[in-house]
Amino acid sequence: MTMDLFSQLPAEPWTEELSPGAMVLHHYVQDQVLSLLSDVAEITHVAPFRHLVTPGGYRMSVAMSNCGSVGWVSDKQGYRYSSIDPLTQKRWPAMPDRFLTLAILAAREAGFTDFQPDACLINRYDVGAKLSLHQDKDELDLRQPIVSVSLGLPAIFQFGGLSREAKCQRVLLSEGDVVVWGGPSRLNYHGVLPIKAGFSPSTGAYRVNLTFRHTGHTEKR
Ligand code: MD3
Ligand code: FE
Repeated sequence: MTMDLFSQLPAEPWTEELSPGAMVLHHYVQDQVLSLLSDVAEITHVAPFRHLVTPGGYRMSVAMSNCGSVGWVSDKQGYRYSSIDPLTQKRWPAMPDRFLTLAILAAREAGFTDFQPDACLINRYDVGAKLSLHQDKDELDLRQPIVSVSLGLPAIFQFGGLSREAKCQRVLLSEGDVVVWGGPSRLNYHGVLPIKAGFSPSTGAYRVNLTFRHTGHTEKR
């Protein structure tokens, strides 16, 4: 029997620039996967995953929660950031230090030295769940990037241009990959193709994605 020597070693990190301002940090998260997921479990014990309804009345296949001073919510009234979780009527759980540090270090790695995330949207995909092509434009300061962290099952990510019609690149995002989206790519259309069946040692049958944002909607109190 031949021993698989490589499976014992951490994967080599490498960076890929998809377009100006959009950097994939492949294998950026190495040892922290399980602690990040246990933070997610603590957060979603307080602010459970739920399937939001779009303004058009469709139930999203992705289940969502948030931590930080505001959270992204959607209902028939529209999309917005809110400091109160509409499900619990309480404030969202605080952003764990581990989340904050990871997001700030990743942004710095991509050249954004002043990233101040005030919200983390937590997306949970089960097999078949998808996110249609959209832009993230509910944030007030578009000079700040968005940082995304992929955990669990892999996804094929679609990365388009500034118009819905622009041709999309397809990028495989695996557990531990971090993407920093900023500068000229900040308003690019993007989406996630339906998650394929599989098994992840860390999550089982789910993909979990963390997106860190500086929304600018944080209220002083
Ligand atoms: C490209 N989430 O929550 S993160 C979202 O994998 C969202 O769950 C996806 O899109 C996910 O809004 C993709 C990657 C992402 C986030 C923001 C972007 C890509 C982006 C903003 C501009 C361009
Ligand atoms: Fe998005």
